[in-house]
Amino acid sequence: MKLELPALPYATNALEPHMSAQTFSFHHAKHHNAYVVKGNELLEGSGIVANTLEELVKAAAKVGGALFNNVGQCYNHEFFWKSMKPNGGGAPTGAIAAKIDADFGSYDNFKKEFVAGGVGQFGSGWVWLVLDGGKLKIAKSANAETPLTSGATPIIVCDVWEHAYYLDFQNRRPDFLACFVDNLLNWDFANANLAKA
Ligand code: MN3
Repeated sequence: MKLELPALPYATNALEPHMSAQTFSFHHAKHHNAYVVKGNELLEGSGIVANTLEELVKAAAKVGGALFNNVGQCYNHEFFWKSMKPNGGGAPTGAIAAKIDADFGSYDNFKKEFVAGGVGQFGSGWVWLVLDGGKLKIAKSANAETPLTSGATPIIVCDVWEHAYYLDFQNRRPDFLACFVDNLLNWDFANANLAKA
């Protein structure tokens, strides 16, 4: 299979004022697209056969290097776009609400741990809500790494590379992460991932 740049699940201005159309014009149309183009170049002649993006990530992880970095970034960004929605965030709804309380003590505590995870990822990377061994946990990953390759199930992700927030928040990564949890987090997507796990 070939990598593709997926259409965003909302208009580029739908997450304003929290994430601007200008951010999407770089982050989706340029950064994500560059991973698609480079990834396809590197996949050509690699001999990798996969039917889904998830299978492709796992196969690319065995090769590593630039091939994994570009394929991993395609998966991570696609997951990130789906992890947000207009008027998202705030206390969880659906089946995940009770699980957040059970595994983090409370929604407030989940928010504290998710923001701390994103702030604590030194340099470029990602902060994840994952299901690991039947429990919801916070996970961090550097650069293009993803918990998919270590057996955990991704539930939600936030991009903490500077390109994700610099135009809207400059250097204020903690404010960006708090805004993601308060205003953007797509609990419907989280519930769908939990149901599949
Ligand atoms: Mn990014």
